[in-house]
Amino acid sequence: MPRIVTVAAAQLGPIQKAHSRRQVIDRMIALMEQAKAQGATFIVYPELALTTFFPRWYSEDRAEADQWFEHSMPGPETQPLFDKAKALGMAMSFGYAELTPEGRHFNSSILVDRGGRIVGKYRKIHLPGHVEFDPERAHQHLEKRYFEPGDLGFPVWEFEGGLMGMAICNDRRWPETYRVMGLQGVEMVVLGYNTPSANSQSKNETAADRLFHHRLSVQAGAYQNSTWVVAVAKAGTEDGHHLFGGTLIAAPDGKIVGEVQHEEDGVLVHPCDLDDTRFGKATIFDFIRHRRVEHYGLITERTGVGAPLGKPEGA
Ligand code: CDV
Repeated sequence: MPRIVTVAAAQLGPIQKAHSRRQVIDRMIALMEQAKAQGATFIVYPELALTTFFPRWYSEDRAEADQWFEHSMPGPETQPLFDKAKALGMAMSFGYAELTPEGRHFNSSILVDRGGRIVGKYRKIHLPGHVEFDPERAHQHLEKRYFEPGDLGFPVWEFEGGLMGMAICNDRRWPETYRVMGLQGVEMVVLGYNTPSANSQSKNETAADRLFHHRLSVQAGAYQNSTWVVAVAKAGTEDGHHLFGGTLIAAPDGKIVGEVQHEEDGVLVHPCDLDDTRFGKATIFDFIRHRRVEHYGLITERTGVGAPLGKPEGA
């Protein structure tokens, strides 16, 4: 018996600074209805799905920046999304800026079951960018200013009949992300992203290069851990800043089974058989038989090799 999770990768087009949460939630609900009509039972939205990608804007005033954060989840503005998901019997995952009751700030994502209950939370661990305004950059990327690194690790959850994990944007470029979940038997990783089509520190990198690195990272993570990966973009031009699209679903053999070709709101629906993860996990990536942990100590003992002279700081 196959174990099918019919997933909808729900790409969002641009969200401008002036757009309200209500406008965005209406768009997310419209995507959910499309996903339902196409047979999906699980919908995945991007990183920081409820607002513009605000870390590109420098603010000295923490209280001003807090306008982009959710103080509770669900809250008054997000409750209609939860209500719709419950009414449609749709599980979901989306990213948002989390402000905890203790005043801590995280770039987070959640898993919500078909009954509208939050059953899992992940807080982004690999935060890219910088803390202070950097005049050398073509654009700012201030995630290290607005968020602290996630403190929940990379758990997996029993969800929709399989083992589900989450990651957020830059996490997808790090093999450790997938491997920690792979070691827990993950069968599907869902992740959202906001990726500028330009590298703020290199004019030589093209949008095509950036898309190549995106696909390379996601496909490698899927293949090397024999897991489905659902990668969902916020795309298009937000207040003059372009984010590439490239929403895709990668199968456990690393192949792309579907990819969105536009930069607007839209769903990519695919029936993912979780049993397709079994072959890779039992053969070439049977970790118990083939891994050699006695040689991997440096991975946790050492963070990096240090910055060679002339290397640009951050990314
Ligand atoms: N939101 C992100 O994490 N963006 C990064 C960019 C800055 C490289 C990414 O990895 O796509």
